[in-house]
Amino acid sequence: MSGWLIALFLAAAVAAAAAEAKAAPDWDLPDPFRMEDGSRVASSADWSRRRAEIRGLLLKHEYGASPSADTRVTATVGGVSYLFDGAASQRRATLTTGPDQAVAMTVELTLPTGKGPHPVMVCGDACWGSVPGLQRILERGYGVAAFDRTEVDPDTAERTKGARVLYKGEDWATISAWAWSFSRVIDWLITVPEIDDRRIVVTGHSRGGKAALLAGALDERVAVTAPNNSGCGGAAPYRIVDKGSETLEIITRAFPHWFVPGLREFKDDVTRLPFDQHFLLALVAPRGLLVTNALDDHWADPEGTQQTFLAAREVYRLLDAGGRAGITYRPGGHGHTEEDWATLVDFADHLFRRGKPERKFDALPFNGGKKAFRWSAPG
Ligand code: GTR
Repeated sequence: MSGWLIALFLAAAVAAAAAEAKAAPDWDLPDPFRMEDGSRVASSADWSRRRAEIRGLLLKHEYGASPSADTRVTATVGGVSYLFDGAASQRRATLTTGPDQAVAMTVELTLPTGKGPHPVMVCGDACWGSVPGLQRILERGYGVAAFDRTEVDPDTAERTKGARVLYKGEDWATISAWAWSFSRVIDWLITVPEIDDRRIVVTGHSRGGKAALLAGALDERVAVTAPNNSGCGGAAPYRIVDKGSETLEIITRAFPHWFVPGLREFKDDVTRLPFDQHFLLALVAPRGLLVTNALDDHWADPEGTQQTFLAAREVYRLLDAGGRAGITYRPGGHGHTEEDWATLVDFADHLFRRGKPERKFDALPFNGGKKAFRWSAPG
């Protein structure tokens, strides 16, 4: 080859590399297998060490750690009433916990009257109304424990009441307090004989989905974690943002109390974050994970969520649990619909081997299903 041709090739190669380097920050999610000491996870045996690092990163930079002291739960359970022609029983429990048992929350537990123990879906969104299609969920053999997470933290920027006031000197933020409230409900549920304590599902919508996701990520008693339309600060990435989606800058300005103040330091350059939300999804592995999305819910970044899901699925692959991570997209906008709940029941049936799976849980409607990151699971 002549000298000038070689020079031309070299120039083209340098230009291509430069273009790639420029595009990289937008199109790469951090490698969850890269340990803090620079080495890379080599096998599933290394994962628990890396998992502990990831947990630490997320609590430090994003949510704040919830207190582990004074978490004893006392339950006062009311009388039973019957619903749906006797097909379900319902009771209300008042749980108290925290310093001087001063944190109080009400849980409405509805169970099928058939033979148990029953799997149970735990949802903290009672502040937004009742579960749509409750009767259908019970008919499928699932109990529902509904509570109002805002009893534990009122969702206001001023820290004036709730668990974050009662526990003094802790740096946890609202989403962390809500996640903690799921765990206190579970503390009680596992003492209820009609409940199958190995089949606990946590779910929630939007900000409640962020909370359910963190709860399932941290509490290993949870068998299935199902954030619905959880978006920014939930299952959606900070780095890859769909047109019209919520950004780190917007969310930390509008809802400063949801996160530790330090998260906002990354507002001008999210590529400096030492994690992205696939790290949070990966904490759930190898337990069940179902990420439900709505195609027109652009604020919650359905396209970016496909990428965090694909990235977290690499961790599931490492742990030989690929089939336990699912993602679905329905038409329509932001909401926790009866259809979303039915999808979750189908997924739980599939994981709990209650009947044949009739559907798939790996919808990848964007980008031809292609990954927007360059690394993959070791091995
Ligand atoms: C929005 C917020 C989202 C989402 C939503 C909701 O205003 O920007 O992150 O949490 O509220 O909870 O419905």
